[in-house]
Amino acid sequence: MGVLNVTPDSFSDGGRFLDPESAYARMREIARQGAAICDVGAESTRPGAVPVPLEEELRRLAPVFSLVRERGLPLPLSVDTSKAPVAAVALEAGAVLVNDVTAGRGDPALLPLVAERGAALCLMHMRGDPRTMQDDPRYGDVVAEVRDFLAARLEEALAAGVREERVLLDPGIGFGKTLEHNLALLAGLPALAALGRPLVVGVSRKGMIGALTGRATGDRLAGSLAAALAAVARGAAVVRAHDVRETVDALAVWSAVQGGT
Ligand code: HH2
Repeated sequence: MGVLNVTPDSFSDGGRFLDPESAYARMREIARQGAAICDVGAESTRPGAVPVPLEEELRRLAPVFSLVRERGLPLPLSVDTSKAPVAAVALEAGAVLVNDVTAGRGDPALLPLVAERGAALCLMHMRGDPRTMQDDPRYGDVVAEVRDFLAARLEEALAAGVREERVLLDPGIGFGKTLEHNLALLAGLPALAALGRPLVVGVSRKGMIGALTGRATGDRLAGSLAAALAAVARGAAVVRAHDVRETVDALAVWSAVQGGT
């Protein structure tokens, strides 16, 4: 899953794709580089980020999805939003997946919309909200708590009419977690996979890579690849990444060596 942030302030690609033409060009590049899907978002959820009002999120994304309608889908698209009206615009343009970092808690209209449109849904774990989530997060057993949260959100989505085979789950690396919590969750992915749904993992360029390597955001490729491979080795089905070409190559070699395809 290649990342495309149509934002001025995302932690790694903020400001680069605000113009709809450059966003569309980036989608095409992400397709050429071998991603299966491109996750398009217009609200940064980095630690400390302030919420983006609906009108602003639509103002950023609607022209991008207009271009998609006009010129066609360069590859399958996902929309990274917690707001039903934003998801609706993306689904109208042909997006197939709604990636909600609030797991359906942000907008009560989101799960019914996904159900009605028959779209796929990614439910992610987050403790608190981006503004405050990194203020001393604490867990008893982080893997068990994230598993129970995801199980409960999955139930909620099914109750809203979302089809189980369309749901993906994500432990939300860096969303209200210390380095130790993130490492425990990556080690504990098999316990989350036991919920029976494919797992999405996003580690690309995140703070945990910086903490482990001492590298700045733009210099975390090697660390991100190592974390992505470790996640897949423990059962992640989808890797959310900024460096698509390199991640696709790393996964191709890793899976060939594993005897996969
Ligand atoms: N991470 C980010 C955003 N959305 N969605 C899922 N499912 N999983 C993740 O780990 C995840 C996510 C944060 O990364 P990015 O989009 O690059 O940054 P920002 O939130 O600053 O736009």
